[in-house]
Amino acid sequence: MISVKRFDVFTLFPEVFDPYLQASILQRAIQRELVEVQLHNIRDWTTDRHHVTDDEPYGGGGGMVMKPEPIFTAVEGVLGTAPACPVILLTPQGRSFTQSVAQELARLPHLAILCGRYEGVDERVRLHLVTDEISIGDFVLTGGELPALVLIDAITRLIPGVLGDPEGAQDDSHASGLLEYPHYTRPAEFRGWRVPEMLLSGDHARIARWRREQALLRTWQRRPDLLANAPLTEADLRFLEGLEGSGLEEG
Ligand code: J9Q
Repeated sequence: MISVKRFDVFTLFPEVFDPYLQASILQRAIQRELVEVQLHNIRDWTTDRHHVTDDEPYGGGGGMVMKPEPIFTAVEGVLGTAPACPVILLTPQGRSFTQSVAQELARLPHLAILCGRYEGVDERVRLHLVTDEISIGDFVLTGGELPALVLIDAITRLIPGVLGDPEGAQDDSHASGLLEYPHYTRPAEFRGWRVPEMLLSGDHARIARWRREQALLRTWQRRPDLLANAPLTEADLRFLEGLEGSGLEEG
């Protein structure tokens, strides 16, 4: 299976990526050459004396807009005039980023990511350069850099070999369409709070059933909207029916 090997990120603040990319799982994936992240400072592609990347909006109204020339010059300078990979713009106006979008993008060998700042980018960038627009949620940030890191993180961990455990990415919250069951580790008693005895029983079938039911219970309590699209067995549906009017609505 082909999966992302390279991200080209276009930003005015490449330095904000370094600490996150140089820690933990992403650092290891980069060191092991499972993934490559190339950071490109849009300012380096300006041709004017003062390296200007933004300007006032036509029509007034305040705020600043990212100029088209440096962005086109940067992307075309790195990828050529007809980029073969998707050019993704992070914007609150994009389609919602979900685990299924992460899975879709993880199959591609190469992605370009454009991080906007200020009030946004000149519309001609969106119309004539960008091929996909993604939002990570309905809130306002100062730029697309954190959303870009969110994409890189969510996609990279899906690349085979990046997580130690080969099933690592299968069991997660959202991969199953449900929220995760509760996790416990040693000690078996902490400040008087016991780990559920079930998990110490060694009865793996019973543990698997308990975990499935906990995942269903949590999802029903916190994100009932997810149940409509989750693949559910007959046993799952019976368990969920038993929850109605059970008094377990919260907690
Ligand atoms: C670039 N708020 O917000 C949510 N997803 C992306 C964004 C975003 C933003 C500002 C600039 C992206």
